[in-house]
Amino acid sequence: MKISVCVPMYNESSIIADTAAKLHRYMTEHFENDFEIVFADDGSRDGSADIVNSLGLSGVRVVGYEKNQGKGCAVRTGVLASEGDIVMFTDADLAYGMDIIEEAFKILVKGEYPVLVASRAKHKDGYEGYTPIRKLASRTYIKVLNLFGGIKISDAQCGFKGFRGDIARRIFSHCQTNNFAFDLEVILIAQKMNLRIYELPAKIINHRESKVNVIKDAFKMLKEISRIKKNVKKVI
Ligand SMILES: Nc1nc2c(ncn2[C@@H]2O[C@H](COP(=O)(O)OP(=O)(O)O)[C@@H](O)[C@H]2O)c(=O)[nH]1
Ligand SMILES: [Mg+2]
Repeated sequence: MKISVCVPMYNESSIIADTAAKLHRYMTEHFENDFEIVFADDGSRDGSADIVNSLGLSGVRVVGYEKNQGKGCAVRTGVLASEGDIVMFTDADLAYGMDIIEEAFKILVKGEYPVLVASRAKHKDGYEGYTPIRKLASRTYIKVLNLFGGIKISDAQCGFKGFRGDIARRIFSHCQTNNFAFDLEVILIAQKMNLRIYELPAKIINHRESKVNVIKDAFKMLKEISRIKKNVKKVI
């Protein structure tokens, strides 16, 4: 039983060596040699890929491309290159910590749920450390997704998700969204495939400044929703 952890990265040179070393240690301790860590380089210009490669860690590899495309494209590239029976993805700053990896693994191996999404809304302290405006924006956005997007889960945007490996690769083979709205596409495809989705309560452990512009990105997202819904209609 092999587990793949995919990490999208874009200009993360200040933290990526630390992240790779920490993840490698955690995975070795919890999964011995039955793991791979796939860093998906989204056209970084700061040598992030070289930094990871130069560490020479076993079970760690870098995939990617030259031109920056967006987080969705990076995650898709990582997941489609993965070989695990269980596949997950998480952010380069390990915002949700690492214990969530084993927690998610235990649930996914049982087989009842082929898809797992972490949810800040389900955790009692899920929004701890958020400024009131970020918290309101995040919650409003979730409501909008439920209403207009047809999303039936509590936190589609959370940066940690896990899957049975074959299911992950099947879902992502239908994805087209390169930007931050890809999470929505993944959930809608999973719903369309009638897959059971487990919601794992999660909390941000490592806060770093978000590059999301609450107002500008919210409008972009609304435009994305209708495009994504059209694409998902064509899936199976
Ligand atoms: N900002 C940004 N992050 C990217 C991009 N491509 C991949 N990523 C990765 O996506 C993850 C989330 O990025 P972050 O800026 O923390 O976004 P946030 O947590 O949604 O505010 C990190 O692992 C990034 O390295 C990109 O084009 N822009
Ligand atoms: Mg972040």
